[in-house]
Order: sequence, then structure tokens, then C-alpha cells
Amino acid sequence: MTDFVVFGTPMSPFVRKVEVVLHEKGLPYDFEAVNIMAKPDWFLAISPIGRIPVLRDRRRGNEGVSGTIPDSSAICAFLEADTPVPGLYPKDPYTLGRALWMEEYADSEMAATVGFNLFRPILFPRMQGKPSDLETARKTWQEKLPRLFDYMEAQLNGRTWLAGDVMTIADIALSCQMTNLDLVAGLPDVTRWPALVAHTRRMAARPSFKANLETCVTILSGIRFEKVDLG
Ligand SMILES: N[C@@H](CCC(=O)N[C@@H](CS)C(=O)NCC(=O)O)C(=O)O
Repeated sequence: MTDFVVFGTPMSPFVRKVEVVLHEKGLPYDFEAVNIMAKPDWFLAISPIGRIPVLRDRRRGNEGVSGTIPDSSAICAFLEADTPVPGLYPKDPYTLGRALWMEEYADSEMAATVGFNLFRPILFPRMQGKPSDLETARKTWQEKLPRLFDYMEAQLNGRTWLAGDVMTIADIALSCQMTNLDLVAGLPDVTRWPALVAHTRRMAARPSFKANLETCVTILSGIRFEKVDLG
């Protein structure tokens, strides 16, 4: 039996973030699917605001709230403290602050725009056998996302990693959002955002991302979903 259980669905960028951190740290885990459209009472007990992911550390508790932590940022910070190698948070205080800021930017600004205004309008109707809301998705792609891509392109500034000389939680958080975009609509124009696209491709090729993304592709092919062209 593994020490950890991840509760959620692999298509959530926040669940992906936790899965990637577990993989990067070489920590095996079990996965328990949670349907966020019909959250069971046992799940609401361990996730008071009803969101995925939640992590259970079986060494600390095997039932109910005991041993659980909700929220990807809280979970990843816990995993870093619990298993410090390889380190995914910079040691230098300023670089750490920058990494945490970019994690927050990805988890809030990017997640809201990509998730609510593009990913969900494309995918959620399809899950109910209806056509995607391409008008909302196209408007987001063309009018809202370029400003966010510009900001991340500037943060990368031609470098490999967002904060410091090694991969950090900032790179993971950003790529969790960008790969959700890629799953449903592809990546943005490589000639306009070359560093961002190269960064996403590099991250998506890591075994830690591949494991989650292959599951997502299987789920999408199960509903015969094909990427949409947003122009
Ligand atoms: N800040 C949270 C955000 C988690 C989140 O928003 N998860 C979404 C799925 S991507 C969710 O559970 N939504 C269900 C709901 O809001 O009812 C984290 O980092 O874990």
C-alpha cells in the first residue's frame, strides 16, 4: 500500500500539479476519482470548499479528515517539507517569493481564464453530448489569453525556467494550465510566444507530466473529443 492517496480527476490542472510533484519526488500514490458534478458527503467532509485535489497521507490517518490536506498549493508545500529532495522551491528568499507569485498567477489568473472561459465551455457541454460553446472559447483565446501569454513570455525572457536555474513549482503550475489548454485547443502561436510554447512542450515531455496527460488523452478519446481550432 502506498503512503498517499490523491482525490480528484486527472483533467483538473490542480490535481495534475499534485500528481506531477509526487512523480518528481518519486513518491508512489493511489488515485481515487471524485465526481465534482455530484460531490459525495464523504468528500465534502475532507474538502470543506468542495474542491479537488485533496491528498491523504496514510501515515497520518486512514479515515475521515485525519491525514488529509485540501488545496494543491498547501499539498505541494507539504510534500516539499516532507520529502525535500529533489527541491521544487528555491532556497534563495527572493527567488522563492518570485516562484510563489508565479504559482499563484497560474493558479488564479490563468486558471480562471483558461478554466472557466475556455476549457469548460469547450469540454463540459461535450460531456453531456452537446456541442461546445466555441464562441466563448474563441473570444477568450483571441481577446483574453494574449495578455496572459505576454506576461509569461516576459517572465521567461528566453530562459529555461521561470524562477532561478532549475525547475520549480512555478514551472509546474504554469504548465498544468498550459497543458489543459493544449488538450482542448492546442498551444498558442509559437512565433509570437516562443519561450512559453517551448517551456510547455519541454514540461509536457517529462515523465511526471506524461503519466497524467496520457490518462487525460484516454478520457478525451473515450468521448470522441478532438481538439478545436480557435483560429
Ligand atoms: N486553489 C485550489 C483550486 C482547486 C479548484 O478550483 N479545483 C476545481 C477543479 S479544476 C474544483 O474542484 N472545482 C469544483 C467546484 O468548484 O465545485 C487548488 O489549488 O487546489
